Amino acid sequence: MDLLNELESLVPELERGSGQAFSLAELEELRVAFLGRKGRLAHIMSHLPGLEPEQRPAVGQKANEIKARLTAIVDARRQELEAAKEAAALARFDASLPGRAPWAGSLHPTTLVQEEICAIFGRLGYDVATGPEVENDYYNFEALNMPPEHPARDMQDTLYITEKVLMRTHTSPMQVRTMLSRKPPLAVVVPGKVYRRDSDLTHTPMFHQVEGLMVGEKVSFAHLRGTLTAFLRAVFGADTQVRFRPSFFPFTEPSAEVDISCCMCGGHGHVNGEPCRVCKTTGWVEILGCGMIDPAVFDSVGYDPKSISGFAFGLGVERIAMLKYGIGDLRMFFENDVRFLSQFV
Ligand code: 2NL
Repeated sequence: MDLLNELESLVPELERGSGQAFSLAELEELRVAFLGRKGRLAHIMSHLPGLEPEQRPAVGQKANEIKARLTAIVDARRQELEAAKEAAALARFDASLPGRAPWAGSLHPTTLVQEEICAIFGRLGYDVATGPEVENDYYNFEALNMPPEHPARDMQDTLYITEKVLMRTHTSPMQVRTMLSRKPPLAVVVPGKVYRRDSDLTHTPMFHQVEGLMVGEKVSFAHLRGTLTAFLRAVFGADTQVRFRPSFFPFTEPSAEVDISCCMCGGHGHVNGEPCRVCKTTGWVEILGCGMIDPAVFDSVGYDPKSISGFAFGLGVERIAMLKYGIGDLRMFFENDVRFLSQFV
């Protein structure tokens, strides 16, 4: 019978065809051509109604058998092609290559230096105190011997919120708060953000400061000198030379600015015969300001200037970090470029 032979002939035909299908898309085309609704098998079966009724069951049965065999051929070839695809992908994967290390965060150089400074003073017996960045005029200026008409209060320099509320311009207000809430003897360092109306190549409206103070009976300028010299040698190395120059701050008397021998050129003023860009050939760089706490400040916090004395100092954290790590551009600290930040571990 013709239909039975036609059905049987589909099997070797599909076998040949599937061997020539080299992609899953080609194989799918083939499946549709043989097994689809308008495919070869369906076409043959469309002649079924024209058969004698007693022939139909045999042809129907054969059609079911052929359909199963055709499906099996397509499935087998699909498995082959999928396996080949996976093998090709694995062939491109070199398991011997080193893996990509995961990215890990690191502390910001400002944070690292701030923590180092606090740790050094911690070993000298100082407490660490932190406080508000939005401050009252009283704690930021008035209590620090800067009365209402003092030039440092100029709108040019200070970020005011209201007439009496401002962004702290130094961390001193927290030291005032500490003196108001504790009694001498005391020694504290205050790290934190401070704000000034200033923005150019070497100034940012926010920067970090650490200030410190020690108050007690018979605290002298010699204690100040010894403490700051030990501190600066801990940060910049034991060979660092330290010098004190007379200066002025409203809240200290006497006051001094402190220089260290240039950590770039070792105090020579030149590196490999070239003029040193860090100290401009002077061999010294300014590093902090300090002095003996003014009696007027002790009056503000209710300490008796006749029986106690104290020293205080203030430094810029970014400045120390620039000198310690040889960073030439202040903007690096605020751009959050991972290529810069990942160099500090
Ligand atoms: C600088 C100078 C300084 C102080 C900060 C201070 C604080 C109190 C009382 C007295 Cl509560 N003094 N702080 C003293 C001298 C200098 O900072 O150049 N900072 C970046």
